[in-house]
This record gives sequence, C-alpha cells and structure tokens, in this order.
Amino acid sequence: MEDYKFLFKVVLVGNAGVGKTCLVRRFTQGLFPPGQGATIGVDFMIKTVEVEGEKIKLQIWDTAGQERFRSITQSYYRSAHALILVYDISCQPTFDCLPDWLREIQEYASSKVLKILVGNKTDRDDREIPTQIGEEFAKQHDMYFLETSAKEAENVERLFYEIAAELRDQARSKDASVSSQQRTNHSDSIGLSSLSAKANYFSQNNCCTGGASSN
Ligand SMILES: Nc1nc2c(ncn2[C@@H]2O[C@H](COP(=O)(O)OP(=O)(O)OP(=O)(O)O)[C@@H](O)[C@H]2O)c(=O)[nH]1
Ligand SMILES: [Mg+2]
Repeated sequence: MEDYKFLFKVVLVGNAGVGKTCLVRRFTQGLFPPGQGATIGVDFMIKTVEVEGEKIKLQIWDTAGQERFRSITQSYYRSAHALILVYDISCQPTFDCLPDWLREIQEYASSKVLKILVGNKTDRDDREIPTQIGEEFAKQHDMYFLETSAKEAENVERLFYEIAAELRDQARSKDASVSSQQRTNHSDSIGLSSLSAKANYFSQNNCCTGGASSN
C-alpha cells in the first residue's frame, strides 16, 4: 500500500493559454513541454511531496480553459481542497476574466476551498499586469498570491509545496479541534474530513508575495 499521510485534491483553472498544463508538467515531470497543446476536458496528475518528514499526496486536476469545456470542468471544483486560479501576466484579458472565474468558484466549489491566485509567465518581457495589481486583487478576494514561470521553473515548486503545507496545517488543526458542528458543515462538501475552517483566516496571512523577476 502506498505510504502517505494526507491526500489533497488541487484543481487548476483559468483562461486558455495561461500555462496551467505547463505549470503542472513543470512540477510533476520537471520539464517545460515544447508546443503544449490545449487541454481537452480535464487532465489528471499525481505527485507526492514531503513536508517536514510527512508525505503528502497531491492529486492535481488540470482543467481546460476553453469555454466549450466549462460544464465538464465545473464538476471538478466541488471536491477540490485547493483551487489555483491562473492568469498570464503578459495578457490583460486573462486578468480581466478573473471575476468571472471567481463567480464560477463561488458557485461550484466548497466555501472552505483554499484559493491561490497565480500570475504565470514572469519570464516574458512584455508584462501587462504589475505584480502589485495581482497582489491587491488576491488580497481583496481572500486568496494567496504568487507569480510563476513554468518556463524557467520560477516559484513552481514553491507554489505546490506551500499548498501542501497549508492544507496539512488546516487538516491538523481540524484534527486537533474537531467539533460536531464542523463535521456537519464541512465533511459532505469536501469529501474528505481533512480540510478545516482555517481557510477563513488566510487573507490576513498572505504567505506569498510576488517574488517575481519580471523579465
Ligand atoms: N513564456 C512562457 N510561456 C509559457 C509559460 N507557461 C506556458 N507557456 C506557453 O503558453 C502556452 C499555453 O500553455 P498551456 O500550459 O497549454 O496553457 P493552458 O492554460 O493549459 O491552456 P488550456 O489547456 O487551453 O486551458 C504554450 O505555448 C506554452 O508554451 C511560461 O511560464 N512562460
Ligand atoms: Mg492545458
């Protein structure tokens, strides 16, 4: 039997072409795929990480950004422990669509889901969205924030390790203080008993600040 202490589901969403698949492949396979094609429906990858000696298995669902797949991808939100909402820092329309994505998340995901806003493609020199604008948007909407480059492997490991560590901490604090009220409120919507109400607090605790080298 596989040896891991926690299992978490992480779902990536965001406009077509922002680099969701490249981020996942960078993290799970350590490469930047040349000529990555558009995702059809949803792809699935697994990687087990170790945080402070504990093995945490991440099930990573990489959804298609294209509108025509929206009804398929929505069904994956519900069981997510963490949702990574990705935009392209060199493409303003992908940032302008974020409120639409948040509406989807609000409608289809658990209210306790951990939300992370990611501005990808920091290696590009034609940036359109300053780091600070992304950061402020994340803060306003109770999300963590990080800028990444799948191409140059910037902040990609950090993104997934921080998610794993945060979800583990939440699971731990829930284990420590599980109440019958929490059980009725959360277990059904999450599917696992491991996510705690701590997600409510993370807006005051933005763990990640850009840290991006834009060009
Ligand atoms: N410069 C640069 N290009 C990137 C980066 N990440 C992805 N790309 C490019 O962006 C394009 C789209 O990448 P994908 O990973 O397929 O985008 P996606 O978000 O999965 O798109 P859909 O599957 O259609 O939703 C590809 O041409 C990638 O090579 C990055 O960090 N830097
Ligand atoms: Mg894709």
